[in-house]
Amino acid sequence: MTTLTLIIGNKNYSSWSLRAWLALKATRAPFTEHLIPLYDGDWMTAIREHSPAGRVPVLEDGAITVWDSLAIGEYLAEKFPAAKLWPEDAAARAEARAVSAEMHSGFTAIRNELPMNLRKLILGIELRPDTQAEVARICSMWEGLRRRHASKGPFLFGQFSIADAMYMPVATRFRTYGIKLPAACQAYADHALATPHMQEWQQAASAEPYAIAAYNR
Ligand SMILES: N[C@@H](CCC(=O)N[C@@H](CS)C(=O)NCC(=O)O)C(=O)O
Repeated sequence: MTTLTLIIGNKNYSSWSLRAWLALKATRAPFTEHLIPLYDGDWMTAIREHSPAGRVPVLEDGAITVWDSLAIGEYLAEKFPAAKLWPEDAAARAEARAVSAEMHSGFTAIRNELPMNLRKLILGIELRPDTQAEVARICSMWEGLRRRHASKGPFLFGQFSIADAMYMPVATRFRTYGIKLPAACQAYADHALATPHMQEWQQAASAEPYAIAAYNR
């Protein structure tokens, strides 16, 4: 059995790393974590030693290298079927893949206007209209999923899935930027943020010594 290694960026800022890390933690498989502080020293050379794409996260499993958070999720779902990283029901699984892809390829206004910074509360920000529209789309998605899957558990599709990992950095932004949310949307965000794995990541982010000036407005 090879040892899995997950190469990640700063826990405070690297939202894509968080997504892959949450999926890997959900498998309960032991793994080695290798953190490369972004924009620090020779950080790009260090990342390129693991992936020519020059981005984190990267998963190494023996001779196999998988980069990109969603591809890592898919790889883990195949390798650890018992973890049920995708819903078992085919229709729910298709929808979970669709909302995960929607996050992966979209919501650029939220990503640009509200960069992840777990250590900092930035309240009173006036959201641009396109950012407001994305917040509304995400809340309507979360509310609809929770309504339909509530009987199976507290996550988007009942049990924790890759979809929850993909949206966790949105929940953190809603908290750190003090975004006012409808009650059901807020309830899901609160639940997600209180999960033990997210708490573990948050504590590590709070203790990190690195800071990226551009993200610390
Ligand atoms: N689509 C990629 C995005 C990865 C990504 O952009 N990662 C950021 C850190 S969160 C990064 O490596 N940034 C380095 C850079 O900006 O060059 C994924 O899903 O993993």
